[in-house]
Amino acid sequence: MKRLMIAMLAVGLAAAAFLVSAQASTPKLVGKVGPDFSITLKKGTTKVKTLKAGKYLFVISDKASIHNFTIEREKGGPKIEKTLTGTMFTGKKTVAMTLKKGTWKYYCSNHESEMFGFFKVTS
Ligand SMILES: [Cu+2]
Repeated sequence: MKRLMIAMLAVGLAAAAFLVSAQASTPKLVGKVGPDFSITLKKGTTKVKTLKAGKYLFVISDKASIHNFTIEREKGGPKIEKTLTGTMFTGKKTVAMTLKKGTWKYYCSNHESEMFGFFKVTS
């Protein structure tokens, strides 16, 4: 009986470890928009400039109800566009997204000419 319980515990721990590693393997990108007219996208403390193609978790802090956080593949393939936080939304939101090869732009669609940044996704 004791042996069975130890075996069950081991299976449970292995499953938990698997879940943790599956989550940890998706890189996190931190986006911020507002409250002033600024927008940033960072990985850790570094501004995102190039990324490998794949799945990412975008953790967006939207600090104003006049801005949104939108991401778009501009070059290198068919246009992909996704609004990660809408204009009315404020607060924090995590969105999973698969980035494909190309040149990407993140911006606020209401103030696109002054609030934007670019990064490259390589295969
Ligand atoms: Cu804006």
